[in-house]
Amino acid sequence: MNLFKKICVFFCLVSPLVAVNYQVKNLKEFNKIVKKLASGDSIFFAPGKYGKLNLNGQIKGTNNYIKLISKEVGQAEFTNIYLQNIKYLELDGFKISQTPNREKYISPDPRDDGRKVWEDRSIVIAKSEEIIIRNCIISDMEDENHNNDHNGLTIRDTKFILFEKNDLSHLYTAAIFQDVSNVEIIQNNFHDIRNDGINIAGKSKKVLIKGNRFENFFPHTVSVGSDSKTDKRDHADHIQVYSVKANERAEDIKIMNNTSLMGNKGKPTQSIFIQASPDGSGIDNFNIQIIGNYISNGHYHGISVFDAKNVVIEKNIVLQSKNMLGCDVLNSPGIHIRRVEGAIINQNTSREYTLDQKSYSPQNNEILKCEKSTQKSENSKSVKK
Ligand SMILES: [Ca+2]
Ligand SMILES: [Ca+2]
Repeated sequence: MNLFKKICVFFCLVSPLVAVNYQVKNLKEFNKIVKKLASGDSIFFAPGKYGKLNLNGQIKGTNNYIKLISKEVGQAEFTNIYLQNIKYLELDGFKISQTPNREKYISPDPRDDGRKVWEDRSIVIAKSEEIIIRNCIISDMEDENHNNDHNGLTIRDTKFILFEKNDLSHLYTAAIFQDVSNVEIIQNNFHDIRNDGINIAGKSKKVLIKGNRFENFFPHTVSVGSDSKTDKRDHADHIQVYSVKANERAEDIKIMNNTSLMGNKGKPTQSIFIQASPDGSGIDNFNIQIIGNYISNGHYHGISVFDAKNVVIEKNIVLQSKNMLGCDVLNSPGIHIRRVEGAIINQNTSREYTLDQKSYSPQNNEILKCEKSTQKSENSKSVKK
């Protein structure tokens, strides 16, 4: 082979692997190049407003991510991002922000006013795989009114997801992951949220929720009835795992080293709440680990796990926020386990434990005493059990 042929062969082999960097400053420019993007390519978005990004099948990397990057964090802004049938896509540093348009959005049930769920969410990702979202700011307009907050992120029917170092605020439910697998939700900041922070739903499995911070949630708390049609309360949780339909269960869920705070202006919120759908189907969640979390809040459900098999609750600290007065059990977070088979409850600190079956092996858990009124529970004296 002569030198010319050798060079040709070299470039033919190598050129598809050379990543290309693109620069765009509006959505029209991006749409022009989207079909020629290949694994490893990066597209840098100049500061500006890009409107709605809507991709269905246009990006399909193979073994390396196609990266959409805001040149300056938070300066390239979308109103919505909708992705379907996408593979190997990374979003880095964007702001996703909708303008509030409903001043009287009280009901937590979106069916009540006939709104289309799809239109309501800042980000929707479906039927996709290998998705990274990092360093993004997902936030409605930063007003003090939580009645007009939209939903934030919904990812459904998708696998291999990394969601890390994002900031989510001024939303109704911040992040829903439904029917997902192989998911890592790491070091995100959730604050000024009206309802749930992280909501794991459907048949989700292999989910790691680690090192996230939750603070200052504002659930709407007025209740006008006890049935689901008239109950207008938000059931706000920092982390909720709750399958939606019968015969669905969550599997291999790990919740580690998260910080769950009521905050200095927020309302009491459930911190970690896990339950299989209470439909009498007998389906249990399976393999749940809750380890090393720090909770300081003002609601009974500090860590609650109902309907599950194989549960480990270890080395968590569950305190009553110093902003809560008194020792009412309803405003003092505890560790509550019901209808669980095979639980290890080990080296936790909490004021209250509800352990209603014999198969548990509680060991070395610390029980805090409440010292009434305005005392900080953090300073309460403790006894070992
Ligand atoms: Ca708002
Ligand atoms: Ca909830």
